[in-house]
Amino acid sequence: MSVDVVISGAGLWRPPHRITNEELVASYNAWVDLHNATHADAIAAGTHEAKPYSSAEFIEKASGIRSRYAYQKTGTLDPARMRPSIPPRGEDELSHQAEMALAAARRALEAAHRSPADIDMVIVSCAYTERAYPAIAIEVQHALGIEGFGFDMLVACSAATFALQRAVDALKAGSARGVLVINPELTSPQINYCDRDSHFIFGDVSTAVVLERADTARSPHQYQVLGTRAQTLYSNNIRSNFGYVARAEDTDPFGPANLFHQNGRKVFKEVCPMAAEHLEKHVATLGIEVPSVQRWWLHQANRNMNELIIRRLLGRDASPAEAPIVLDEFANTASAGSIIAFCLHHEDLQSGDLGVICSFGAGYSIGSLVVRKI
Ligand code: CO8
Repeated sequence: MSVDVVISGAGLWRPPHRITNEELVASYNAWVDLHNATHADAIAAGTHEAKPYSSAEFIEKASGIRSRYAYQKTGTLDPARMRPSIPPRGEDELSHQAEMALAAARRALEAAHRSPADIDMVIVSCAYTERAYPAIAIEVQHALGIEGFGFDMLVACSAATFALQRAVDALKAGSARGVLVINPELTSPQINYCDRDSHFIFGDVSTAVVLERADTARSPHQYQVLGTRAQTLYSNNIRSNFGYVARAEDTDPFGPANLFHQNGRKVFKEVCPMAAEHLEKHVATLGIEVPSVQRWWLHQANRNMNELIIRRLLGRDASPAEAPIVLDEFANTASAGSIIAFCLHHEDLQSGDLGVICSFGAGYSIGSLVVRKI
């Protein structure tokens, strides 16, 4: 007998600090002045290229981003440091990402009208985890007193949707009866704040989703998962090479090549048509026509990207209600973007309304879930 699975609750945790484009650009430009002064002779001799200024107007126009949240603001805006300063924690203390994960997980459980006793599978899925093991998911499971199992997953920007697919499959197969999928996106330690092309892109956040069998769910807002679709296609256009092998390679584990970098223009051009085609095919396999979908909770990397994808899908612009944009407030939060959009814009849907959660990004990877409000 086929089991119906629902998303029964979602939770969002905003970090305590916020950085506007203006603040970020001011610190970047101060760093440029320092850099260019340090290399003044080489620049004059033509052997070193002067760094150009960044601009808040460019950032908003090119991406739609106006601000981002930061787990720690200290250090990030200091031109002599250009990275967050996060106090280290001992092995007996709760880790940073587990703390972020717990904050969102508790909100998702509350929204689902569930307690940790109803959960037996915890997936922490995001772009980076702060250590290899023990899994952040197991630390979260322990902190919540959940009996069952947990594991971490890394699929860059599609980490959330790919984990939701794992959760749906586990519930349908009967290997879990309640699943927490959590995305503690602590992106700031990997951002190269000295790279004009990417210093503005990312923000920190944490999101969580509770999934369970439809016959046990009791929350006021439930979304039946009608189908899931995951797709990957290898590309070098978005890379983060940081990894444990750097120690044996005698390379700087924190050098620019090991931090996030991308060919943003290429990504934009290649991923938009892929995402539109992916979504069109996904809804079609479920016998659903694109115009009958009321809400598109799309990945939040770039406002212009989302507008292009929606135009390809609908043949027109979407209203803000049809395809909510949250990246003006949050920036790109890796895998959490579409889940933030879902968290903030789902309760107004009516019974029977259809929606699609979709992510796209590094890998390349694209993931989607088609849902119907119960
Ligand atoms: N200020 C002023 N000017 C700038 C700046 C700046 N900050 N940056 C670039 N410019 C200049 C360029 O030099 C260029 O100048 P010129 O025309 O003279 O050469 C001009 O502006 C235009 O540059 P671009 O063509 O690069 O600008 P775009 O319009 O393409 O916008 C974007 C750049 C916003 C990056 C855009 O290309 C984009 O958003 N692309 C999509 C990228 C995307 O979706 N990537 C996914 C990344 S996330 C992911 O997959 C996983 C990440 C995991 C988490 C990572 C955490 C760290």
